[in-house]
Amino acid sequence: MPTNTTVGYQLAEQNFAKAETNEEKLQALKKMLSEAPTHKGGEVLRAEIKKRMARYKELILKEKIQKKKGGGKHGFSLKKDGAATVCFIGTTNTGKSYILKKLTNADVEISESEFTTKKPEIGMMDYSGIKVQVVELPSIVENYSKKKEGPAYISIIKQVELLVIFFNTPEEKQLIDKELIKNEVDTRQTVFNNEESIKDLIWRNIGLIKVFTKQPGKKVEDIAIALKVNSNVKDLAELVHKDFLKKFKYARIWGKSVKFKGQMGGLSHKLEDNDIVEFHVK
Ligand SMILES: Nc1nc2c(ncn2[C@@H]2O[C@H](COP(=O)(O)OP(=O)(O)O)[C@@H](O)[C@H]2O)c(=O)[nH]1
Ligand SMILES: [Mg+2]
Repeated sequence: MPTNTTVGYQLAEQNFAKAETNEEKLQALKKMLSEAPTHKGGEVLRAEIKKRMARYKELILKEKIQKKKGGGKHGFSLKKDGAATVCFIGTTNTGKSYILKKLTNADVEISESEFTTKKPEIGMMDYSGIKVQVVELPSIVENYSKKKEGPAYISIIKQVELLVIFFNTPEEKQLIDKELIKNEVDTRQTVFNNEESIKDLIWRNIGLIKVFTKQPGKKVEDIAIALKVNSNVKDLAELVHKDFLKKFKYARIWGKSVKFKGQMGGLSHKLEDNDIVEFHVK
């Protein structure tokens, strides 16, 4: 500590040492700066304080960004993204991380040892151009909701559109079921099996259909549009373009929802998975 500082400065310095949060540190540094000697001899000290202030400002900014993303030290909260969110839950060593990485390229650790995944891992899967968010939660154990962050994980389980359940033995499945029932989870769920591709399994159960659009005389768009099951031509038109609804004349439809290819349909025509829709406007 420089000897030629005031009592006020020394108190501010003590407050800095005691400060716990970055914000408190920054406030203490501000006070130190205001109490630092203004004469030539104090220049080095003042420059040093300013440098430390800049560092804490940066840390505070990072914390704010982290909080927005849903992280931070006050528990994990999910920022939903994509057309829907799927949650991988299950007992340990059942391949949740392995599948998440394969599906989404998420940077997750896969390991033979138990309980490798310590926090939710998030990735984005692509299904015909539709983005589906996938979240892996730390493995289910007895009294899951009582563990650290347990309530936050249960809240995620309740927010997502689909749970994919992973387990190795029937006993493990029973444990998962018990934990879900205990926490009054009624989210739609399906069981991971190695028979069907995980992407198809997810899509079949997620409660969405995908529809492709095309313009008259052009070829079908590569990227599908996700709609809720039971959506109609009007729902699609609203999603694609505001003007389509205003200027709508009729649609031509190919796929499961029509009897013959290119059949004409109105706004109330119900669509099915993989339909192709061509809008005709005024
Ligand atoms: N080849 C292969 N290995 C798997 C599969 N599922 C799990 N594993 C292996 O099982 C171990 C545990 O996998 P991990 O994804 O970390 O399990 P988690 O605890 O459910 O996330 C790792 O050694 C994986 O390589 C799978 O479908 N194929
Ligand atoms: Mg894992």
